[in-house]
Amino acid sequence: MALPSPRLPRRAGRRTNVGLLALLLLAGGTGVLAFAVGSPGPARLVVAAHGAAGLGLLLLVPWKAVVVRRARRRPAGRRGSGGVALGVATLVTLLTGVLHAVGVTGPWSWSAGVPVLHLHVAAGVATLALVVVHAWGRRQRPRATDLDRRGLLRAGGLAAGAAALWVAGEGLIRLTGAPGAERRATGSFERGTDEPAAMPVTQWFTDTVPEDVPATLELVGAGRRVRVPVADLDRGDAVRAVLDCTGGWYATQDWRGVRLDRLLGEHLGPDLPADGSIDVVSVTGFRRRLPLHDAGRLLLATHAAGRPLFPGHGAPVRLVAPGRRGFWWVKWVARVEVVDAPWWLQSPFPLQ
Ligand code: HEM
Ligand SMILES: Nc1nc2c(c(=O)[nH]1)N[C@H]1C(S)=C(S)[C@@H](COP(=O)(O)O)O[C@H]1N2
Ligand SMILES: [Mo]
Repeated sequence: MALPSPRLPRRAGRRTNVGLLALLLLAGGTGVLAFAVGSPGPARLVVAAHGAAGLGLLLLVPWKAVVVRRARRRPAGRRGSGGVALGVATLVTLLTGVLHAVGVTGPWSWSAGVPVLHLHVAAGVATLALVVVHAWGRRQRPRATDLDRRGLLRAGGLAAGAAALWVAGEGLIRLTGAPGAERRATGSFERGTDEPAAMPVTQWFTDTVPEDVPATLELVGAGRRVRVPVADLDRGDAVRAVLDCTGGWYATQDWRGVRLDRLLGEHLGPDLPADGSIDVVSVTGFRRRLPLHDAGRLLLATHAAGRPLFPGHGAPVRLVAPGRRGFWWVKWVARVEVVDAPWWLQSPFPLQ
């Protein structure tokens, strides 16, 4: 039987597919990681790798087109399924990712309720689910030649091409002065810095702004349980920190309240477990667990930009966790509890 093209031996299809799978898995992994990192240095690396892996898929489109054409010639019974859905999901993921990076605003932007980034994440998760199904029925055994000189050269060429594409895209965004030129290392856009009234009110998932908030904060640990009036929490401890939401926006504010190490020391005494954790629990049930040794960098804030917090932003008291993404910044804090369990023994992202 004739091959479709003398320049495309059978193995070329396999290599293309392995390349696509590797890029998709890399994009998925770095995408999730991009949601977890908060500090600019690591975020820049992760986000760059993410963009390059995603854009690199485009380099393999001409080869994949040949693979697809060849597969369509096979009798129907021997054809796989799910390829079209996977192709569409991948294109939607790429398009929404690029729209977000460029900073295109429109009916799909966050200001209308659904950030383009949410569409991107939804399409990305769908793509990853589809690629697992798609590739499972077409499993390939690794071959010795995958790691030979030519195989490595090809992989290196793909990586270099992907990186070049990302650099070119980023350069274009800057040259044209597109809104995306202003985004933070995490990819987030500035909204409401020094102006809490202009800062979006966002919930992680299904949480809602509570109607009743407690007038006291419960502190638990070292065998004690005390209630502190929230009116006593404004001690003038201040920090300027960036709230960076995974929804794609960030705001820098002057936060004021009380440092957590100070508050815990005063009310629970000095006998706290050195390697313990702190559960910060909202009146809504939303919660995060943080390492106790971070307490000196954490603030329970009652004020932003010199004014009491707005109800949507966590009044009367919220956590300020500099260097961490927004989902750590628990709003409407009702209880802070020192526990022995390690902080990493929790879902990496809130489940509520
Ligand atoms: C197969 C899955 C995915 C692909 C192919 C993909 C691809 C892309 C592409 C091409 C961009 C634009 C990069 C640029 O132009 O600089 C992008 C941006 C982004 N993606 Fe994904 N993505 C995927 C999944 C995800 C997931 C699961 C998440 C988060 C959980 C995510 C988070 C982000 C973020 C935060 C940005 C903005 C980065 C920036 O502004 O440069 N992605 N993605
Ligand atoms: N109780 C509670 N706190 C929460 C959330 C939530 O859903 N419930 N969302 C978090 C997320 S994802 C972000 S980005 C910030 C948003 O804070 P803001 O609404 O003040 O802008 O709050 C965090 N604290
Ligand atoms: Mo968020």
